[in-house]
Amino acid sequence: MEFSDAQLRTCYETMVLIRRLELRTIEIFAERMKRGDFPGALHSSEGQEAIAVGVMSQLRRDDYVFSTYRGHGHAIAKGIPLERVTAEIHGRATGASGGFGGSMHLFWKDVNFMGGNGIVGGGIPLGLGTAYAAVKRGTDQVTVVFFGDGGSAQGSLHEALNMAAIKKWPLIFVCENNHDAATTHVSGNCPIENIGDRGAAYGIPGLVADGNDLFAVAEAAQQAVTRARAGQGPTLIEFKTYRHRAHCMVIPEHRPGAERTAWHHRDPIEKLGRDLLARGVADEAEFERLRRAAERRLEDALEFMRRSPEPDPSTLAHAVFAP
Ligand SMILES: Cc1ncc(C[n+]2csc(CCOP(=O)(O)OP(=O)(O)O)c2C)c(N)n1
Repeated sequence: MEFSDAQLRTCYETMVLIRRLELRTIEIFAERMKRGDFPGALHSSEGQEAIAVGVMSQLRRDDYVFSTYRGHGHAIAKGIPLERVTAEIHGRATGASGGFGGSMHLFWKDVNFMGGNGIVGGGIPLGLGTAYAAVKRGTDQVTVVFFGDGGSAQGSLHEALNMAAIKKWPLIFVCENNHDAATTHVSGNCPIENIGDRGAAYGIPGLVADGNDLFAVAEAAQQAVTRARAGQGPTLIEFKTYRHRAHCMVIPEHRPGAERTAWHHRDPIEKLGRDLLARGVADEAEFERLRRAAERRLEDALEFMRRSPEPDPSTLAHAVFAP
C-alpha cells in the first residue's frame, strides 16, 4: 500500500483531529452532565482512528458510507465539514442533520455519508440499497457499511452478506472488532476466533487485519474496493482494534486494567507516528505542527458551534418524510 508523503501527513493530521474531537466532546458533555443538562448518549471512537482514516483513504467522494453510533471518525474522514460535525454533536441548527440527530446521527449527502444509526447493525441492510442502486445506474460507486463485533451477530448482517454475495453487488462489510459489545466480550457474541473468516460461508473474501495499523487497514480496504469496482462482488473485512473508553459515557468501565494497558501500547496514532519517523516522512517538529493545525481547526469548529442557535422546535417534523 503506497501513500505519498503528503497523504501520510494528512492521514496523521486527520487521526489527531478525530482524537482531539473525541476528547473535547467528552469534556463538554461531562460539564453539561454536571449541570444536570443531559446532552444525549456519547460513544467515543478513541483508539479506532486508523480504521476510519485508512478505509476512507481508499474511497472516492461519491462512494457511499453507512456508519454506526460510534461514527464521529467516519464522518470526519469521509469529509463532512468539521464545523457541521461539531454543530450536530452539540445539537445546533447548523449541524449536519439540522441539530436533530446529535452524535449518533451525522448525515451529509454531499459526500454520500448516509448516516450514523442508533440501531446495532441498522446500517447494513441500507447499504444493500445504495450498492444495488449503483449497479442499476451503471456507476462504479462502492458502498461501505461499518458495524461492530456485537453487530456481527445481527441477522441483518448475514442476510446482507448472502444477498450481496449472490448478486455480486459492490458492498464492503467492515467489522470494527474492538473486542466488546457494551459489556459483552466478543467471545460472547462469536464462537470462532475471526469474524472475518465468516466470509467463506458466503463464498467471498474474508480479510482479517490489524485495525490499529493505518497501512494494514488501507491495504485491506484497497483490495476490497478494487474487487467491488470491478464488479466482482463484496468483501468482508474484520479489523482488530480496541476502544480506549468505556462503551459510552454512562456505562462504567468493566474491562481488565492489564488488557487496557496492553492495547494502549498499540495506540494507532502513536504507531503511525513511529512509522512516519522511520520512513523519514515527518520529524517531531512536523508532528507538532500537524497537531497544532488539528487543534486550531477543532477550536474554530467548536466556536462555530457555540455561535449557532439550537433548532427551532416548530421544524421538528420537517425532514422526517423528505426524499
Ligand atoms: C438492535 C439493537 N440492539 C441493542 C442495542 C443496544 N446496544 C447499543 S450499543 C450495543 C453494543 C454493540 O456493540 P458492537 O456492535 O460491538 O459495537 P461497539 O459499541 O463496540 O462499537 C448494544 C447492545 C441497540 N442499540 N440496537
